Amino acid sequence: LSASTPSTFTAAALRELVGADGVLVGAEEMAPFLLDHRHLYRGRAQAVVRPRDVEAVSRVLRYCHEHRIGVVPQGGNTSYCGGATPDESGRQIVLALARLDRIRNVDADNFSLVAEAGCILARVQEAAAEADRFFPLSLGAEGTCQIGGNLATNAGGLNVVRYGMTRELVLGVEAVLADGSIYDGLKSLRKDNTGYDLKSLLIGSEGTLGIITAASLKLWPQVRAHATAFIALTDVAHVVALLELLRAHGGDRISSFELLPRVAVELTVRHIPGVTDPLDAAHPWYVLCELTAARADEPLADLMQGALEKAMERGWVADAALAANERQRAAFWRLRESVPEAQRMAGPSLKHDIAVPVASLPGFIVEAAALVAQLLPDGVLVCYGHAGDGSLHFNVNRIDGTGVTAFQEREPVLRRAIHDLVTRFHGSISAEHGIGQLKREELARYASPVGLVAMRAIKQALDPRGILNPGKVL
Ligand code: FAD
Ligand code: 2HG
Ligand code: ZN
Repeated sequence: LSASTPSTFTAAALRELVGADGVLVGAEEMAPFLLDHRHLYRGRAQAVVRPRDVEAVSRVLRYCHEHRIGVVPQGGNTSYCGGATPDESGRQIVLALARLDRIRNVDADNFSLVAEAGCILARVQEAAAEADRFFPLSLGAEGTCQIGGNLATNAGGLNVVRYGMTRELVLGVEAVLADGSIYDGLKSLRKDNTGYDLKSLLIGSEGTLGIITAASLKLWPQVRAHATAFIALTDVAHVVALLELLRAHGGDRISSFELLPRVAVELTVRHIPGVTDPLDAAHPWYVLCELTAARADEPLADLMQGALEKAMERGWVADAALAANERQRAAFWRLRESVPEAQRMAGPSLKHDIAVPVASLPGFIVEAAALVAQLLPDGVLVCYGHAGDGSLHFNVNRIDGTGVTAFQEREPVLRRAIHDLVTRFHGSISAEHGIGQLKREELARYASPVGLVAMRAIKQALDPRGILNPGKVL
């Protein structure tokens, strides 16, 4: 490159704005930022920019706005839909938020904390625990993903049945808008009806409306008691009735209700060191359910056992293991959280991140499984996930490593069939992972036309030059 090419010019200008160590341009140092987690997309970029504070983010945005340079925000780069990967033009920059990593404040009395966008989710959980509080967002990527990425995708995860999605855990947001202006919405209020709810708009916007630089998060009393059961269903048809029964016994103490098929147990036992089958015999479907409480003396095990005994009498449950200690509880969770990794090790998979009304889950699974059998008979259905929220990872794996190309060529046909079915069930084609670049066409096809017009108008109003995460979502 000569000194006058846009890349070198931009890199030099950006160094002025964020410091010399905040701008990467070498192919090797940029490489990890240019490849998405699933290795579906490899982009190019003029530079990777790593600001340390909100003022530096503001300066970068102002520069990019003026020069019409596309900005791709990136947190932990665990997106499942290519949301944090630049395009192949080489003209965009990646804005990596990792160095905005301070917990600015923990207010135990107000049950809130303020974390900068680059804080790793596990660090936010720890900061809450250090103040004897609980931050409930939890997902398999929590050791890598960042709270800014969680907000930007409105992440779901393992505790939604009790605490809700990320949007419900946020009290306020600080963000930098497309022109570099700083929106200071970092309030820590439970009530605030002063006009449009901008934080809710920024949450889930996948970096297309603003760069989230910090968030004020809700905390709960520390969890001091758990009852965790690995439950074998006689038939997936009983999953909804089991949830109802557990709710009748446990009330709102149910914090997780995860569905797993037999093949998920087989894949994790085969591929993930240390994972074992919690039960003696094989069963077609399982539920991993956890009750939690803030008081150590709550009789959670009794509540769980009472419900499971009734479920067995009714023929819904064939067997169950109740974790007797923290080690067993961790083993159940390790099995569940390793399913994506075991699937990856088994071979390529076609993923559908869908939701239907909870009561429709069994009906949906039966019909969707029939579609897989018809359209992709050599695929192995690995359908699992957050059944308590009606949210399923309806994934189809190629296990033996042969015929992979033919398998992948079938993807569009299967995707259309599954997403049409989801629509017939009044469901969602993106329950929790977002749209990114992977599902843009799907959004255009399945979203409400009126909703799409409104979304485009909002995008135009907040980012008239289209510099924020171009090519994502819309
Ligand atoms: P990235 O991947 O870096 O970015 C995600 C999107 O947000 C991109 O569009 C990016 O441009 C944008 N973005 C990132 N940071 C900012 C910011 N500060 N401001 C504005 N935009 C920004 N998701 C779930 O919902 N539930 C799960 O249970 C779940 N489990 C997972 C398990 C594994 C093993 C993996 C790898 C992923 C999982 N995910 C899950 C997907 C993923 O959405 C989450 O890991 C996480 O929310 C993404 O955070 P991140 O920091 O990695 O964001
Ligand atoms: C999970 O719930 C994640 O484990 C990943 O959302 C799902 O790999 C997947 O499809
Ligand atoms: Zn999930």
